Amino acid sequence: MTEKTLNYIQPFTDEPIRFISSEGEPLFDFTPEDIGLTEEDLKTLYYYMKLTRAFDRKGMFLTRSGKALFYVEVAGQEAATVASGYAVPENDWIFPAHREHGVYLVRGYPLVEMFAQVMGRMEVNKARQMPVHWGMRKLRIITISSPVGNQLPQAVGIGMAINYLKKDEAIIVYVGDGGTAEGDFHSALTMAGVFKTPVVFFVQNNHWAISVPVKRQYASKNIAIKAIAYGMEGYYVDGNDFLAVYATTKLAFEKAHNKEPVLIEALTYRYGSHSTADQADRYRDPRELEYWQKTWDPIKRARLYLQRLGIWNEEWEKELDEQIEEELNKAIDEAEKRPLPGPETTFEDVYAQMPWHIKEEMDELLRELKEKGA
Ligand SMILES: Cc1ncc(C[n+]2csc(CCOP(=O)(O)OP(=O)(O)O)c2C)c(N)n1
Ligand SMILES: [Mg+2]
Repeated sequence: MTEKTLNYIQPFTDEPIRFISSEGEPLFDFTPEDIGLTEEDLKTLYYYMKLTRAFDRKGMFLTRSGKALFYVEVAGQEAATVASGYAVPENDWIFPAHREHGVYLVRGYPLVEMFAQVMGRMEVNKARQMPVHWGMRKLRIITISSPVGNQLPQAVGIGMAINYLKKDEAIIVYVGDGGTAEGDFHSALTMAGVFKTPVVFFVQNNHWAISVPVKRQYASKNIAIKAIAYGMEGYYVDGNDFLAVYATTKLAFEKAHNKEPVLIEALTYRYGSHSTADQADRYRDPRELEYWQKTWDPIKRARLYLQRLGIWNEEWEKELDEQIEEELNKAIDEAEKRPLPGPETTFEDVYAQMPWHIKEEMDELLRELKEKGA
């Protein structure tokens, strides 16, 4: 990154760090190359943001058609997830919270695997995780833990191991605004500051933790400022600005590799309900949603920026839409062909060798199911 861009990314600002306006206008004199992005990178980021939004629609569709039992939407948070994920070096580690779908996609997590997990297919841990709790060893993405904030001290522990083993690796750990009000946040940041672990803490502040608004999560002026107390830098970023998110995360990784933990707060907004087990219109003013969708939509802003650069047109948009639709449908079809876990799997894997009484229960159930023709 150039000196000029680095100077623009300052910790502890009162206003969020922003590269482009709501209309995709550059807010200072920079080129994509200044933050290490080519035109191809910009188009790739745009594609992944669109893919993330379209993935969500399919995920919701699968629950509505009874093919999945649960889903968590990420719509509205495409820039925060895709652009931060794009800035993670290949060999580094990712600890997601539960609303980081764009990170998985941009990291190359196969669509088929994602849908197979959502639809509870056998090969994915015998469907023993809730839908949307993805993880993949070879991509260095740690499986989501459902308890909010759990991943924070875990990530710092891995950071301590990296230091102990003297490896040149770093970690990004995601958390929501609600998660920052958990004790785990405090423990993790304390340890990270004291032991100088190579960790980037990335807070997606989407204004809500299910039905609890951010004003019930913190009394400070923002979350980023809390970093001061832990001896690290805190960056307050417009999470719906893909360039600001990318550049700040990239800078944070440089610092993390230098054993300086960093806190990033990305300001964004959740369009949908918390999950399919929630109904946001029961507690949220629809005007708030409308404001975010109309003014700050991350995909619209990226499109307007690409348009200014002359690398976007309607024809390409249409091609992308068609390509994405085809990719997603193909992946769903393939995932659906995979086997569901049989009832016997409920009894497996507790003991190395199944004891007689469990075997008896299992046989009884299987016999009953057979008799009922289930
Ligand atoms: C320890 C714990 N408490 C409560 C829950 C139920 N729960 C799941 S997600 C969530 C809200 C999280 O909000 P936030 O951290 O802002 O993330 P967001 O869902 O907005 O992405 C809650 C309360 C849980 N899973 N774990
Ligand atoms: Mg939240």
